[in-house]
Amino acid sequence: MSSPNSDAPKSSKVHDPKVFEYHNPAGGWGALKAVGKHLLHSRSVATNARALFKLNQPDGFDCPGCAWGDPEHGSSFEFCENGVKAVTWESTSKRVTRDFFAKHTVSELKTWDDYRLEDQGRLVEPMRYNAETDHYEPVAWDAALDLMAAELKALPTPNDAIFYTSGKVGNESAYVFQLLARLYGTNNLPDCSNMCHEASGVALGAALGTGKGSVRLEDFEQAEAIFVFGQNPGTNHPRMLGTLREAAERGATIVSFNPLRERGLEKFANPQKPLEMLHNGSHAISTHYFRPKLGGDMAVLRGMAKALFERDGAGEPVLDHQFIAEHTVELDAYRREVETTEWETIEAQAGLSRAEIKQAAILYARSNATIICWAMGITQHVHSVPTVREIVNLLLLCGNLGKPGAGTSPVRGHSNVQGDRTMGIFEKPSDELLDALESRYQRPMPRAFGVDSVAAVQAMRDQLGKVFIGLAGNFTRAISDSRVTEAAMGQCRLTAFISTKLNRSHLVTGKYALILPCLGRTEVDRSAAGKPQLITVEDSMSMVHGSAGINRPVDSTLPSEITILTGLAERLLGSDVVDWAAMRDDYDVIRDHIEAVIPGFDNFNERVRKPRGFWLMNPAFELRFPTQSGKAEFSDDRLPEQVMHQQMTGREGGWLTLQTMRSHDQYNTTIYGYNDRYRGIENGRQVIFLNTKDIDRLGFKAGQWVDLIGESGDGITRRVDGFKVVAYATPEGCAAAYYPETNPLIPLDHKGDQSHTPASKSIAIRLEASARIV
Ligand SMILES: Nc1nc2c(c(=O)[nH]1)N[C@H]1C(S)=C(S)[C@@H](COP(=O)(O)OP(=O)(O)OC[C@H]3O[C@@H](n4cnc5c(=O)[nH]c(N)nc54)[C@H](O)[C@@H]3O)O[C@H]1N2
Ligand SMILES: Nc1nc2c(c(=O)[nH]1)N[C@H]1C(S)=C(S)[C@@H](COP(=O)(O)OP(=O)(O)OC[C@H]3O[C@@H](n4cnc5c(=O)[nH]c(N)nc54)[C@H](O)[C@@H]3O)O[C@H]1N2
Ligand SMILES: [Mo]
Repeated sequence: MSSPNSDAPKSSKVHDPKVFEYHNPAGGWGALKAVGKHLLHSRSVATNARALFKLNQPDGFDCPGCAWGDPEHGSSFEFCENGVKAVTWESTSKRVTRDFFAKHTVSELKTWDDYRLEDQGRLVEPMRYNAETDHYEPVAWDAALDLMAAELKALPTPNDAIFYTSGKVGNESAYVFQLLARLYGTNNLPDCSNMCHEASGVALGAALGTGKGSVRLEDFEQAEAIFVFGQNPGTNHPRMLGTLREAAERGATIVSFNPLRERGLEKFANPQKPLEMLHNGSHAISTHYFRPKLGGDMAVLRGMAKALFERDGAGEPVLDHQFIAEHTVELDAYRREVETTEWETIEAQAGLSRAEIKQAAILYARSNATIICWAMGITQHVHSVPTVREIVNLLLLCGNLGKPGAGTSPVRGHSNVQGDRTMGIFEKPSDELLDALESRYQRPMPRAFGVDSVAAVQAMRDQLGKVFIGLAGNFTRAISDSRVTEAAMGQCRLTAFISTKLNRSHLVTGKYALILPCLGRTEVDRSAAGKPQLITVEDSMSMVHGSAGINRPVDSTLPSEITILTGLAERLLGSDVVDWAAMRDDYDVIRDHIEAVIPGFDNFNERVRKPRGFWLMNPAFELRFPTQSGKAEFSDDRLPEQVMHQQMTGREGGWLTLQTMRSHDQYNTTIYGYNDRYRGIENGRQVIFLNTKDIDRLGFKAGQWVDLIGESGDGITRRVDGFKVVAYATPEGCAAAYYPETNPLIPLDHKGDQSHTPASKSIAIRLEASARIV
């Protein structure tokens, strides 16, 4: 096994990554081998093997991996390599006890890397930081919750508190958390969505009146063409590869747009097809693969629209005029904007030729039912909102909405990130939500919008003494500008994290700091009366279903998230307005509250117990558009003057555009290991992927160590040291490296217009030869 075990020297600094050519398809034997390795590493092989058979099954638990949908019919056993990693990582028998914290100071733990911190195992005891000894020390649950309530009560205004949520959290925890925050008096409810698909929500909301994707899993069976923009499903949504492969097998056109050559978008061998595995077979995924430059997608889409308008002008029946007339507004303004955008501008920004873009347009026009999928390669740029609007524009031009096999598919990240928003985790709540909460609880709800993730850091940076409460996640590590963020978090009066595993956020302490361990999704969660509890989640296709853990908890004293949250709520708010204890005793009670407040959850408790749950209707699917005009709206946004890669080309001093992405062995800030199999990297994460021409032009050599230097115009030094140069199939001027190690390079205010998502796929960097020697 190439990843170090927890007794070996730990820091990733000693790693010397090995680079190799990966020739196999995605999936296949490599995936099965990895499954075995991760089962063993968890030290709970039998428990985990049993758990895997309950993954995504009606009587089991929802995969804590990605948010891809589950088939309504078909395979009754669905798991993927990275789902296995997610499960085994949580249900390990390794435990982080008080002895561990007694042995290591927080200052020492800060020198450990993300892998080593989480690999210590599950957190099992509440801990409180003692600044005098620099150790976390055990604290009683009552004392921890009393401290939180007292600190919150002592704040001059509720808006000095920040309530962060990560998208793994189930609907019931999310509902309780937002209710607690709002009854306390603030909409400061940032979440990981702010760093993720925010642009999709903003753009879809404006264009179609609803922020969610319009397609269901069945639509992929009927699509004639599937376009995939800015996504690496081989690693991040492996079950999507199965869906894409079935589509490819029946002859659908699959067109990928990605600056990198991603193996999973090329070929896939399904580990669940025994015959194929025996014959080392595989199937091609993409029929066409375009490699635009970073941030070039809006120009690509605009070029495709331009080609369609040109053909329409020449009398070809490529546009769906009837659909446009019936269901849309603002076509003329859009058409004018497209026609005045020059091909030269489009090509320069896209990094693709006019011929390539026209070819993509023909593929699109030929299909009678097209789905467009996208993820972080689209949403983590400055101009992400207009780019998603352009995706919708293109779909509207050919009537690809509201019919089988067609529509929008923003492929979400965390397994319940979409559900958390549905439950009201949002710093900009709608009046409808606040009105519904007021009418149910007969208390005024805060109306002023709260802070999003970036604004939360700015607030903590600019004002001392805030309280930060994190429900799951690793906020400090996930957000941009790590050094600025850490300094900001350090100014808090209290930081408290409800977590399953130790991570860096716990080590960046406020005046007071708490680690509050809880049950994970794989574990049985019993009420005080012994009744097994059920939680619910919503996937990318708006399917809501139940999830019940089956493993024995790693520690019998571990509370659920809901036990912790309701305990805090009782101390902070009392039980006059909400009977928190009733919620804690039976999550059905929480679901009754949800049913009363959130639209679409009628008979929630009954419907969620049906196999596969139920579908939350999306109006766009029925061609109903709750927009201002009542129709789907074209947008006539202008292309950005210059995207980052164009700005960098003109800049003196060898600047490049960097995208920060996930390796195959990680789940966001959770690092499972040091390999990135499909990209040919072993035993290390400190690598930078570069085009060979850039390597030559800048006078470096593949295999050399370099330091990455970011923008410092605001007087803040941004650099990360010791990355190995890897020659890779990425366009000139476009570099790639892994997140979160590179987050110190992203200035806090480098973020999406309108979405405020850190623009972590277009970061200005330059390279210097490194002093690092391995
Ligand atoms: N195993 C695993 N599964 C996961 C996660 C994980 O970390 N590990 N994370 C979960 C979460 S929260 C999310 S949000 C999703 C993330 O899923 P992805 O969006 O697939 O995640 P990234 O690794 O950020 O990959 C971005 C992809 O977009 C490409 N890209 C980057 N910039 C551009 C661009 O400008 N244009 C185009 N066309 N492509 C570009 C990159 O080359 C890369 O292939 O996955 C979820 N599932
Ligand atoms: N540079 C750069 N930065 C990025 C991104 C990028 O592509 N590039 N991607 C962004 C995206 S898309 C996202 S979604 C964010 C992710 O941001 P987060 O969601 O905040 O981060 P995670 O790494 O998923 O959080 C991992 C931690 O969650 C806790 N945890 C895990 N499971 C549970 C559970 O069931 N309950 C509780 N209470 N705790 C649990 C564990 O303690 C673990 O350490 O990062 C963003 N940051
Ligand atoms: Mo995400």
